[in-house]
Amino acid sequence: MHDMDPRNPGNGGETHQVADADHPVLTTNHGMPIADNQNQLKAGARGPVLLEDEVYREKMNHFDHERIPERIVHARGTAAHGYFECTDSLSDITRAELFQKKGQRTEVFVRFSTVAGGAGSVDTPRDVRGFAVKFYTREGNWDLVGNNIPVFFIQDAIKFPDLIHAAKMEADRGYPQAATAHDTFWDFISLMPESTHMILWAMSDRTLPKSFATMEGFGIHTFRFVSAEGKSTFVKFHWKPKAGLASSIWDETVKTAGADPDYQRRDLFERIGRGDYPEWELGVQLFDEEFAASQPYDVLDATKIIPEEVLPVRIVGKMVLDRYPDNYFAETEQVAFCPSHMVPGIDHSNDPLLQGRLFSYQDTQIKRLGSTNWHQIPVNQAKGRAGGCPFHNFQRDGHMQMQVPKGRANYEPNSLHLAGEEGGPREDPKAGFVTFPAEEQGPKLRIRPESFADHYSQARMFWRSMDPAEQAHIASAFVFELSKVSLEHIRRQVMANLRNVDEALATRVADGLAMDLPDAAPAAAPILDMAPSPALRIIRGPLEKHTLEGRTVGILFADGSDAGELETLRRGVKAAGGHPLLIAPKVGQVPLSDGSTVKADAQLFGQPSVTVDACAVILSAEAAAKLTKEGAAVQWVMDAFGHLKAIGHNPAAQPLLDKAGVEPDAGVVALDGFVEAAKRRYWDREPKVRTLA
Ligand code: HDE
Repeated sequence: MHDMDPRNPGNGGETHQVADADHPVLTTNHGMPIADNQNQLKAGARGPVLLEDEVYREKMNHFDHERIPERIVHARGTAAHGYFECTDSLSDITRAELFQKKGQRTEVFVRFSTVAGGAGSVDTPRDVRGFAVKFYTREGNWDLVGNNIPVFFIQDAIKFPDLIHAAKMEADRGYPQAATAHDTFWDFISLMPESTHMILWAMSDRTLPKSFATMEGFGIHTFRFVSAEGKSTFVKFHWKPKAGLASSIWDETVKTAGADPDYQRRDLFERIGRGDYPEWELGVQLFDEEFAASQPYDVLDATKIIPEEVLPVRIVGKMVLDRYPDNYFAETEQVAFCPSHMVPGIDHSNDPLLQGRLFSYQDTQIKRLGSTNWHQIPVNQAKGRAGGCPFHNFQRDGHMQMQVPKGRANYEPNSLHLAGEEGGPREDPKAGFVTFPAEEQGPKLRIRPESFADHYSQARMFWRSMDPAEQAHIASAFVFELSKVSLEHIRRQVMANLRNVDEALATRVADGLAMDLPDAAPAAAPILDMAPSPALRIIRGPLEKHTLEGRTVGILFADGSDAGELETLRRGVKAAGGHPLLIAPKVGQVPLSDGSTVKADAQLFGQPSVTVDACAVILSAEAAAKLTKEGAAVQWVMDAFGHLKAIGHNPAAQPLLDKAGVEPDAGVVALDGFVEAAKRRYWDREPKVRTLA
């Protein structure tokens, strides 16, 4: 006889965990209780395994199919639940239900993403960020699938597969992952002058957001609002972060990728966990045909913005993200956005990029989620209507149909109700979605309108709108990216385009690459000197915020640190809305000057200063002497200084600062001035710590 005692070492050792009052019985997917989850069924204790073992086969079979295709773009992402609140009624402009009443709330699910890297890449490459919002309105789901940059690389969706092929890892070698600094990307860009405006944004600090909570979002395209009377108003959507705009420094972002590849998703998770709920205002730019016709560009061209100084952004709502998903796969991976998902009162424009997107997303979801029934997955379900099923129609069957429709009515018109049977749903001519009846006529043409021909004026405007520190970052980013381009002629072609943007920019980049400037590329339309738009700045711009709210302050301390100083600083940071993070060479209990101990939140090696927003150093003289010989401590301070962060310190920590090459300036302060100093970066320090183009 075999010993069936589950605790018998020969039967799976000590690993058996048996059901009890707190733990339900483990079952197969078909509900059969499982007696042993440690061993396959075998012919004899040391014999071969048996095919009849359903417990094993079902488990492994399900596991083998756990992955679904990752998104072709925006594969790496994270998401959160929250709500949108209307703060200014737009009932005269749109009949969209969510904008009718001040104070009205609508549930949302928001997914942030990088574009180029695969699902397993890092959070902080130089890349555009996706900013996709699903509004669960009472009249259906509205998906506003935007980015953190208000323009795009191309004007016509037919070029999207080319753009993405060129941007992702090169086809033969399978690298680089999540990086645009390579031949094929710049080859494509160099040959597509329409991408020039976007590429200036891409080389700016906009593609290095410090946190998802500190970036803007944009719907990019021109959309339409339609009022209850059927009047159309053009609209562009803007999300403005309450936490202010904040970006990383290139060197910081590169190091963050190594220190914490999950930096931005962790940040989102932790902000929500702490109650520092990320929040944005929703703004709209509203205009009519007459305004559109008066602008020196086409409002249907997604490579153009309408400067806020020309057409102010009206704030109409706020969005708060206050709940992390319960399950990454079920929600964040399976959420499916479609720009074609509109609700009554919101409609498309003729932007050929938007029009192309209306097809692509629905198509890709069927591939990715495997069935046309993906609208039944909980995170994708419309849930606005109170009670019962939120969608009613005669679409039936298909893979993974989860519903059990009753009766015979799977078509209409039908008259089954006359015989007392269920007749099914009916049209609602009043409340239903009506496409705005725009007049359209013209020959069928595969052509770009002439009004799309100016590829340089807004790129020039963007460059000229930047703060000098931002211009230096942009020029340096071009130098870095082009230095990774191995084919000389591609570099020259990029430079030929840049000459049309601004001679000073072209000269700085050429100088950084030690190359001669080629002739300017021919421009398809006259290049205009548009007025700069200061609203486009991050640094010293309208949304740069000097604050500790939502930000993390790293406090480096060690054995013997002054207990009073530590506590005062910790309280000060908290009182200013910041999040203090105690970092020590050892992560357990650290003995302090007064004999008490305090537990560090993180260990020095695991929490380099790139992961925090401002840095304080509180050390005893002995610890400071010791840490001057500890590379990680020296680097911690050196990076804080190099990344233009505030450094607060007690006098005993000075030797460590000296070793790290910290020079005195407005951001290097004694502890009592630190909380105030920690609210910002010190851009004036930058020329002292690195050579920029
Ligand atoms: Fe997308 N895009 N895109 N895109 N996009 C996708 O849909 C596409 C564009 C954006 O978190 C895909 O579900 C085409 C602009 C975001 O799940 C795909 C074109 C903007 C996300 C697709 C564009 C975006 C996507 C891949 C050119 C900003 C992630 C997986 C016409 C306004 C959504 C998926 C999420 C995802 C197609 C251009 C934003 C293949 C054809 C412009 C935020 O359908």
